[in-house]
Amino acid sequence: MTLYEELKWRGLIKDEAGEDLEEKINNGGMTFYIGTDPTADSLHLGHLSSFLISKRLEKGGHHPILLIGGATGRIGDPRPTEERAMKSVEEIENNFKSLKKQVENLFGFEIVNNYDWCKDINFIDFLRDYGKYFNINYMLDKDIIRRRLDTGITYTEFSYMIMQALDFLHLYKTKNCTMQCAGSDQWGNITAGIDLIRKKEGKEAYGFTMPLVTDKNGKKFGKSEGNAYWLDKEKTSPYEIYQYLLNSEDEMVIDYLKIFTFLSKEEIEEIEKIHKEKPELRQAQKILAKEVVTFLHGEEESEKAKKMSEALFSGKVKDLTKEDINNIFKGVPTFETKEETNIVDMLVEGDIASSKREAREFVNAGSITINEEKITDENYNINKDIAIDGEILVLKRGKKKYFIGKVN
Ligand code: 383
Repeated sequence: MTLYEELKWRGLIKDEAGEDLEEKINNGGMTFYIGTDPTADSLHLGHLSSFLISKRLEKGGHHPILLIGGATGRIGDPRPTEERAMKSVEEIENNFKSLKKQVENLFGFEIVNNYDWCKDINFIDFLRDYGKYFNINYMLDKDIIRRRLDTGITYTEFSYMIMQALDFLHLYKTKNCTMQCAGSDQWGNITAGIDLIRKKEGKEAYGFTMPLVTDKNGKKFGKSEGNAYWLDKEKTSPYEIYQYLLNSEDEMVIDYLKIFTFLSKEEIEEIEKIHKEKPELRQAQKILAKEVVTFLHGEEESEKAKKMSEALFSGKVKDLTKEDINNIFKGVPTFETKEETNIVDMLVEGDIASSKREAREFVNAGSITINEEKITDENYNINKDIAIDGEILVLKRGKKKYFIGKVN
């Protein structure tokens, strides 16, 4: 299987630009880039799939560059829905530093910052040297911009695509970077760069995007209740990521193995066979969780996450120590309570329920367990016997939502 065929098989190619892209990808030897803006201090699972492509291309003999948008982060890539709130320069700089460290650790690639070449371009030069190459009709025709015309878009965000195009041109000229890849939301920005390179340099550049990763209902992968699964283990514990992947839907898990792991076609087909015969073993989900957490956080953390997951699954929470719990549930919401506090009061005070009424509903519906004991009596009062090491409450609301309580 060629590299291009492999990328296709993994479902990593949606839109393509450039003649003979397939041949170019298969031949190796290209310098390419992928970019991200420092909108947060960590990447999340939604970034991972496209970042992993850079590893796959590197293995195929290409040279990756990762761009962190110190300049573009100050502007904000237009979302299809509404204008972004502008972030302070200080926050962007802090995010930049954290992202750089994270990306270096995870991928170890050359990292560039577009602030370096954008900061000294003055407005007059910008309009003369770049603006002149962008026909307004062309810009209005880009999918994201078109979708923003009803809700409105500022001149600032409207200009974003020119900046990203300028980056591609800059990297083309300074590093002979001839290809850009990204998620499908970036198609308009990538083609803007390719067109700029053609117009200014008379040269052909390449690009492709991968489809958005979703669950079976088309919801974005890697988010739950609006919260992202961060790749920084201080923000989302390895256990939480492990558990999220372990819960992957049967219909989707094989796709995820293709997108998120480096297992070969043969290996994945083997797993698929077992998965089809015995989905209840959740073999595919277990392998996915292990592979991804190992890539992100190393084997030790992955092994730990697996143990924690098994302990929680089999109801052996009580066998865990305080340290184990602190480890597994890093990033999980915490609350404090006192002995003899009524369960309903505790749920409200701990932000586990939004009102006493809701708290009672949770209890009566049997959705609350503390250290794997179901609490169904709304008159129940907290006592130290139920706590781990006389102190810790692992509270589960519904099937998956965890909170960690400390009994004072
Ligand atoms: C900035 C300057 C460039 C090239 C790219 C950029 C960033 C780009 C962007 N990317 C997203 C981000 O920053 O906004 N304009 O969060 C996401 N990416 C990757 C992938 C994805 C995209 O970082 O589809 C998901 O993760 O491309 O939304 O010169």
